[in-house]
Amino acid sequence: MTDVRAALRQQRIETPSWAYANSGTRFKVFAQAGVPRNPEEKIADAAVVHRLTGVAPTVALHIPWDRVEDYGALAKYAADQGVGIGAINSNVFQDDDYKLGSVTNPDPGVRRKATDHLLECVDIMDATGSRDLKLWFSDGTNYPGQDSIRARQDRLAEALREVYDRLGDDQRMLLEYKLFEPAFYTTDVPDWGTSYAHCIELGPKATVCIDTGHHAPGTNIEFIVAFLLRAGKLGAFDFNSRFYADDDLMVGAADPFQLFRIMHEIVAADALSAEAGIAFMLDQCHNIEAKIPAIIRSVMNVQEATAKALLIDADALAAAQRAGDVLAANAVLMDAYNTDVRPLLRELREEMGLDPDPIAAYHRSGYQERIVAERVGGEQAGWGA
Ligand code: PSV
Ligand code: MN
Ligand code: MN
Repeated sequence: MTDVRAALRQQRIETPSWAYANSGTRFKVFAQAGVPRNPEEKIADAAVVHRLTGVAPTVALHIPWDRVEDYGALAKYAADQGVGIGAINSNVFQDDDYKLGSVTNPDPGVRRKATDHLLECVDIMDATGSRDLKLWFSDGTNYPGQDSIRARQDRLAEALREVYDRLGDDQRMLLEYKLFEPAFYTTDVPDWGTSYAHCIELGPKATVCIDTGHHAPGTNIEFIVAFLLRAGKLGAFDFNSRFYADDDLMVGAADPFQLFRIMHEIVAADALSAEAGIAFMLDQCHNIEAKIPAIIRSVMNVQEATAKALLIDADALAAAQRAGDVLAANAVLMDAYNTDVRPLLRELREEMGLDPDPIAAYHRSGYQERIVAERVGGEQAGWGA
């Protein structure tokens, strides 16, 4: 029987630098007081989340949103704050040059520029000690006939190969997919199957990143999780939740049951621990809610879903499955899901020397008042202007 408390204590959830900054939709960015003005201040906020939750020891960066002169110094700053640098997220979707695509663009000059950016991200990994390069491409087409679907796959494979070959022994590539948006007719990496096929072609250092918001409504995400786990090709999650499309809402807010089902597959495959090599990251934007409390809430939502998954009686489940007892098997899962795990998590935090209620602790800490007073002219995360 899994040691539930030990597993929860060791859980690791990575927070994204951009979630601390101002964000919005293409309609409006609602600026908030006290948001970070630079990468250091985003890291400082991530460190606060880690100090209060005890399970968020790394922060993902997005380049160029987090561009600095000296990445070694940035990593040192993070270490002094008590956190590490997580995944380096590349950004080949914001320049005018990328109107017709980045690494799949018909223009070789644009492809070169995009690939050079990805290579620069590997340099940043070297400088910061980051293990993971996370790639998401907005590439695709809007109109039938606009470009050759097949040629774009060739161009994608060529760029991925060049970047893959540049990775160090301990570095990995995470290839994220997304059903649609900003391209509407074809997307060059639209689904897990496309990502998986490219990762297989590339080799063992390439794995799939599942962003929970990047699927068609009704998609069974836990099936994808189970499939990729079995194939040894699940590298990471970008957690968030959605009602309609790529909403980037707090993970577990829209569908906590889905998050539980995903974490059940993770627990069942013994893939929760850091050694299993799966990065559990948030990829969210807090457009109307207070940012740091929302990120703490998101971390807690992942913890709650994980605790419930850990409480599943695996022996009883296996016995019911063997016996073909559909109702009993389903009941085992639902019993765990319907357990209130909040008291367990409060106790665990106390054992870890933390406040049992991290959000209340944040509000009491005076940190919010301090950043509101000190930070004038907070940054926009990078998009949605
Ligand atoms: C794209 O929608 C995405 O999920 C990718 O992970 C990007 O890096 C991120 O969002 C930017 O917000
Ligand atoms: Mn994402
Ligand atoms: Mn997204």
